[in-house]
Amino acid sequence: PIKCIIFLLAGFSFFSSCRKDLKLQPIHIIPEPVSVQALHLSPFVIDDHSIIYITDSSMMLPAQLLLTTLGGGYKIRMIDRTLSTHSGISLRHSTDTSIRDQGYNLEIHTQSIVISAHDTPGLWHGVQSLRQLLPADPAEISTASLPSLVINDYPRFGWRGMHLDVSRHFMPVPFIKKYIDMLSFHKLNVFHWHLVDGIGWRIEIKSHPELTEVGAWRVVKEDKKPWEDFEVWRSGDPRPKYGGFYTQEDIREVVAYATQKGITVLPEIELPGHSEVVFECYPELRCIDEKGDYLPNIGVYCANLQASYDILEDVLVEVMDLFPSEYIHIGGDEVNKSNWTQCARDKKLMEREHYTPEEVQSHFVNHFDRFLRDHDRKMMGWHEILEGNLSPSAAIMYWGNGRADDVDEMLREGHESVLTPGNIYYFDHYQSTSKHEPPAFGGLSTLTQVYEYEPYPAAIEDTYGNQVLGIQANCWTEYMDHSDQVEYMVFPRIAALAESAWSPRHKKDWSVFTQKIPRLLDFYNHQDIQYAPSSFRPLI
Ligand code: TNX
Repeated sequence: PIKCIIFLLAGFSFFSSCRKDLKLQPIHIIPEPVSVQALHLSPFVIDDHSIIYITDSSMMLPAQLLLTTLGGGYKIRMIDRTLSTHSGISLRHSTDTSIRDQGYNLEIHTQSIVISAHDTPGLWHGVQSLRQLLPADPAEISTASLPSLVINDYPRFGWRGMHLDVSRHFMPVPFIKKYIDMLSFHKLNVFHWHLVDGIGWRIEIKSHPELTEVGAWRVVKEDKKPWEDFEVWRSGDPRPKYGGFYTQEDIREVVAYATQKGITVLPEIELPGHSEVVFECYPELRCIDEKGDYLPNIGVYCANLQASYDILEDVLVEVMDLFPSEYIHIGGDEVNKSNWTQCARDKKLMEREHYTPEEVQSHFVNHFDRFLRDHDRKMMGWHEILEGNLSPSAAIMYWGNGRADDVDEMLREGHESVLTPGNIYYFDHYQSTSKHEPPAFGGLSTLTQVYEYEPYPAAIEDTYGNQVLGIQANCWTEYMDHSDQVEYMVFPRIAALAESAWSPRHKKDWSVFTQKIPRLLDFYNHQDIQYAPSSFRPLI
């Protein structure tokens, strides 16, 4: 019997040494979790016919992502929530009070993996972390093993945004979905869809079809800078046209896709400026001089014309129907107020109310703040809407250079804030000083700068609590005429943004982040992301 036992032990140790060849993955998760504790047990070995257990259908989608990631013969099985531990992988709704909103616990033991959360976003976040513990190469997954550990994790900010300008250059729906997948991969939760700007209207509005019939197409002109080129293409024009728009069906599809992943889609409809294209569609909305002739089209709505409010209300009604987001973004940036001081109608308003041009802007913007509140939504706008006399109920997206005093002032006035500092979180800026960079808007915002930037001083975060919604990066596409170029500008800087948005302040560590980069790039490669290798140039 002794020989027999020795034989069995030898066989077992041969077998387990084969299993030890399995590659143990490093614990490289971006954004860095709140806490990771190693358990020093034998690793969990991926077995290609294991089971993913869920207890209700709300868990189906995160479970499916896991299933697709794991490949092989994995199956999802619905079980009774009262059943306790299983071998295999389980997603659980937890009532454990130590788990925060959108947070999760991930426990990996030798025989089991359990992801628990209060809410579906939390489960997604747990699945994303687990996914990052697996090999990036799907071919290696079936031979992977995972280190035993406990992760407790939750986000620093409730608003972790990434923006995309689809007005300057239209981006097709499949790319928008890929973008949303990548937001989810980085645990970002707001997709800010900049649907309207001076040179292109990208959202179908049933009550005003001209907005896309005319406003979505422009003439291609090689000799113009992209943002100067807002000559609209009209049917019958023999010149080549460029552009596109999203039908309401497309929008519903994108919103449903994002919502399932716990991502809010924030729509932006620009007013009262950046709207040249609207006045190409409806010339009668333009500002007029004393003789009744149109003033030059500088893309600003007349503030003393009922039709301006009517069309925008019609648009916002359809927007609210399409987007469940609590916030609706109304733009409000860079309004050229000279229209109002020259327009015969607006001059009357200014005289009657003794308004400064800034107060005309507030008059216009506050109308939509009330309108959106009457519809149980909240208005958000770029920080220029603070000029004049803005209602404190308006939330501010601040794109100034992140001066603590400015941020403090708007919070003191009672506004909620999202910081998108224009010198750092503008991903249309160059990411290296290499002369081989493709043309960009200007400025320099390196991966290191994005990483090291600290958005809110601790005192501000402590003082203003929930008014501090979070942070976001913006991707303006004047110089990005293809989705590959968007990817080049956004990745990997989005990963640096994600650590500031998610990880606790004290967990941000550039040297740790750089160690995690090779693996991140592996994921980007397998997800076919055209990231910018030049982003690492300052490191080399
Ligand atoms: C300013 S930031 C803009 C955009 C431009 C961007 C280029 C903001 C609200 N407005 O219209 O695309 O700069 O960086």
